[in-house]
Formats: sequence, structure tokens, C-alpha cells
Amino acid sequence: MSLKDTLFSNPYEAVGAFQFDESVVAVFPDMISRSVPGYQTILTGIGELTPLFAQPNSQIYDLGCSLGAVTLTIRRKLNNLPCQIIAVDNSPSMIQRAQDYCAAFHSETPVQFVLDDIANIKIENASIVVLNFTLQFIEPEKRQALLKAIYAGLNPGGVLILSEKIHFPDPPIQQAIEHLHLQFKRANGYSELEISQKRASLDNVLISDSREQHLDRLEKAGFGHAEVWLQAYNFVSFLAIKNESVPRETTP
Ligand code: GEK
Repeated sequence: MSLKDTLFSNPYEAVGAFQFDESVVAVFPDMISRSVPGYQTILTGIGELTPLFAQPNSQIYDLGCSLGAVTLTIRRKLNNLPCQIIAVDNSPSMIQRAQDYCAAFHSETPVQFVLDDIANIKIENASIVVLNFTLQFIEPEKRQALLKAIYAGLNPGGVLILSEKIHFPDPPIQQAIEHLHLQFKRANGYSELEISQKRASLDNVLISDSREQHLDRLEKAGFGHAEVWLQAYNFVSFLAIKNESVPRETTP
């Protein structure tokens, strides 16, 4: 049972930079579902996409796995297709808790939990790679290289599912959609104090891009197909597919 997120309910003199530490881990499921519109629908969608793209004897990566929600969803939908899941997070408390959660559900699919920075992970023989709200925490200048490495490690026909908080270049649109997100948080019981302290804490930690920047980066990484498959206010999920290998032309 996840505890209620009350991390920012008391006034702080100075709000520190957000960290994925033990206090966050304890309230994480409650925090993410009350803060990220569309989170559950994205998990459901990732589950539905799994049988379409998982390839037998390939690897599936959940990068920035937190408590392993994506890993568990994918594992359920693999239906014992022989694959290995690699779940990575650089927060020791997250990885520890993810391992405990995962062990509570029986499955034939092996999951390897790795405590490391995703920049150090070699992606290989991959059919599905998921970055579910993780890229936004990576330094912007390192994002393109990470997507390139993911593209290189995907098998032909493999996919990257990338979910992110985005911003909009047009200020009136940004303001209106930001308002919708604020209303979502208020409706989920967050006070004005909690909202403003959390925002200050995430400042310079969560650095968002626009939809266009993401699509441009995916194209530059090599993906032949990329599109938004779900958007809830300023939260989107992209599906990017690596082209099937085309048969080499035979010389007549
Ligand atoms: C979910 N995917 O529930 N290397 C590894 N992990 C990192 C790094 C990094 N460089 N930077 C941040 N993280 C999950 C939700 S949460 C999203 C993902 C959120 C990890 C960080 O420790 C945290 O667990 C996760 O990325 C981001 O579907 O809290 O908004």
C-alpha cells in the first residue's frame, strides 16, 4: 500500500532540489498518479503495445524504472514469450523497492535490476525500450546521444516508447495547458503550497522539451517512424519505430 504524498505540505524556508530518495520512494505511486495526467492510461497502452513489438529471445529495457510499474505491466503482457527485461534506475531506494515489488508477482520472465545511470547501460538485442518520464531528468545535452545509443541497440522493427512532460512554444497555449495541469493537481487534493514548493524543487531538475524538439531528436537518432500516441494536457507519450531491415538489392 502506497503512502499519501505529503512531502511538500509543510512550508519550507528553502526548498531543496528534488531527489529520488527514500522519502519520495515511500509515496511514489500516490505522487505520480496524482501529478501526471494520463499515467495509468500510458501504462495500459504500454501493456497493449507489448505483444505487437516484443520479439522472442530479445531484451526489453525499462530505463528509469522507479518502482517497476512499466516492467510489471510489460511482463504481464509478454505471456511467457522468451525475453529478458532489464530495469535500470540510479536511485538505490527505488531499485531496492522495485525488486521487492517485482518478487511479489510470479512470472517466468527474468528481470534484471540494475542500479546505474542509464548513460552507462549498453543497449543490445532490444525489441522494446521504454523511457517513461525519465529523459526529462537527463541533462539536455546528453539526450541526443542517449537516443542514438538506444536506436543502435534496437533490432529492426524494435520500438522506443518515450513519455515526457512537455512545454509549448506558443505562450497563450502554454498558459492554458499549464492551467489544466494545475487544476488536475488541485482536483487531486494538492494545496497551493504543495504545488508551488514542488515546482520550486523541480526547477532545474526536470527540464522539459517541446513536442517538436522530441520528434526532431527521434528523427535525428534514426527512427523512421515517430508519433505521439497519447497526450493528456502537457504529458505525452511517443512511439518511435526502427525500420524493418530492407532486403538488400540484388544486382541483376
Ligand atoms: C514509471 N518510469 O513509474 N539514470 C537512471 N535513472 C534515472 C536517471 C539516470 N540518469 N535520472 C533519473 N532517474 C517510472 C517513472 S520517474 C518519473 C520514472 C517522475 C530515475 C529516477 O531515480 C526516477 O526513479 C525515475 O528516473 C523518474 O513509469 O518521477 O516524474
